[in-house]
Amino acid sequence: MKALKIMIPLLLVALGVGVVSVQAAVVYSNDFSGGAGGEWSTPQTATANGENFLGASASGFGNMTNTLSLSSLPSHEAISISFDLYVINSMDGNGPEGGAGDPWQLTADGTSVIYTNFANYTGLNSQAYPNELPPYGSGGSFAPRTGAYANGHLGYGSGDFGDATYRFSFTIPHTAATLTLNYISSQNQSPGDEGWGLDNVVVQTVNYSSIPTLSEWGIVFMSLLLAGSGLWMMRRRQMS
Ligand SMILES: [Ca+2]
Ligand SMILES: [Ca+2]
Ligand SMILES: [Ca+2]
Repeated sequence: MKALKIMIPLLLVALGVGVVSVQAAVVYSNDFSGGAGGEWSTPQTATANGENFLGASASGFGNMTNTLSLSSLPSHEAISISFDLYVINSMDGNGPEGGAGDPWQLTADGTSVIYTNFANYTGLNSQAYPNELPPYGSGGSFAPRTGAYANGHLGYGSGDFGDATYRFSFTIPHTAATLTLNYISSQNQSPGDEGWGLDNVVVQTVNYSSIPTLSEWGIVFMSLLLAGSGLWMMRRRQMS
């Protein structure tokens, strides 16, 4: 039994040492300093406070869907999607200010990645983020700007008509050679009152490998050797 107590942790160490490695390849990256291309359904870019971003104007997009379509992706097991979301002016989260809530969603090939809402406008408002809205989550009543990565980056300040930046990174199982990302705002007021934009959009293909490197094989070998000699010493002690 004592030998087993030594062997099991050593084997766990041997198996756990970096045997899964991750290879990621950037297939799309844009900070929009050079505009946007036809990969976007609405490739409009704007500038606010010196920052270039994807938006119809410095006040952002309104109630609409902007689709990023990628094709000819190299073979992969997962997709990593990173981006900054700018929530601009009086977005109302759950409401009730502005007359209703302002849901926001990202889907990948039709499957929801995040479905929530954000508020800058205080008053009676709250926001669901960092939770998701039903049916993907329980919703929530968090203070406006909860979880924001930055405030006032676009120069609108931190008040009711200010701006907030949310920085996201998602990795989802995916193998198809094409990818369709829908960025969807279901807000109920227009840019100038409330808007949104995107920046620093990076899409990576991801592969996982379970083949250990030479040094990892060495660690596995040494661990097994130590476990074996431990077992041999235990046996010897029990026999003597
Ligand atoms: Ca930018
Ligand atoms: Ca509003
Ligand atoms: Ca609203």
